[in-house]
Amino acid sequence: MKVESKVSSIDNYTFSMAGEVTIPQAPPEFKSGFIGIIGRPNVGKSTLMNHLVGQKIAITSPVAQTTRNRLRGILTTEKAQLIFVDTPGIHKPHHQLGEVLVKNAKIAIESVDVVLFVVDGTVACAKR
Ligand SMILES: Nc1nc2c(ncn2[C@@H]2O[C@H](COP(=O)(O)OP(=O)(O)OP(=O)(O)O)[C@@H](O)[C@H]2O)c(=O)[nH]1
Ligand SMILES: [Mg+2]
Repeated sequence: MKVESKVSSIDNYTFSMAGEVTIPQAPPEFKSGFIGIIGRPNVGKSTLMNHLVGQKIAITSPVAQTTRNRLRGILTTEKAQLIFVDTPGIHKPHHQLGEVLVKNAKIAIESVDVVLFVVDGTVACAKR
């Protein structure tokens, strides 16, 4: 693999004369980060991530607990790369599956740079 520091004008990729595999160089000021999409079950987290990324990556369904693991959707713009992490809904688990789902969501909270907390605006706030 050949690594070049010179940035070409074509999509910010570097190219070697021999056509070897090269490493893309981010332009100055380019930002990237992980965004955890967190919230209660069935509030539209996966729908939001699909919309933000512009393609259907995560399954969406009216049935709660559809998302079982952490799914990543990547949006790349000229100035930034946003890695969205869709997560299972956080709830009080009543069985082992629920415990695993909540655990997966909590892992995401600890591993992302910023949390995007999603709520269903049509539902009144719970007292606790
Ligand atoms: N009316 C309305 N329905 C929505 C909206 N966003 C999502 N939905 C619907 O709400 C349901 C749940 O959406 P999902 O995106 O699967 O929700 P989720 O939070 O990922 O659900 P879990 O993965 O089970 O926690 C689906 O039937 C969606 O079509 C919205 O903004 N408005
Ligand atoms: Mg989901």
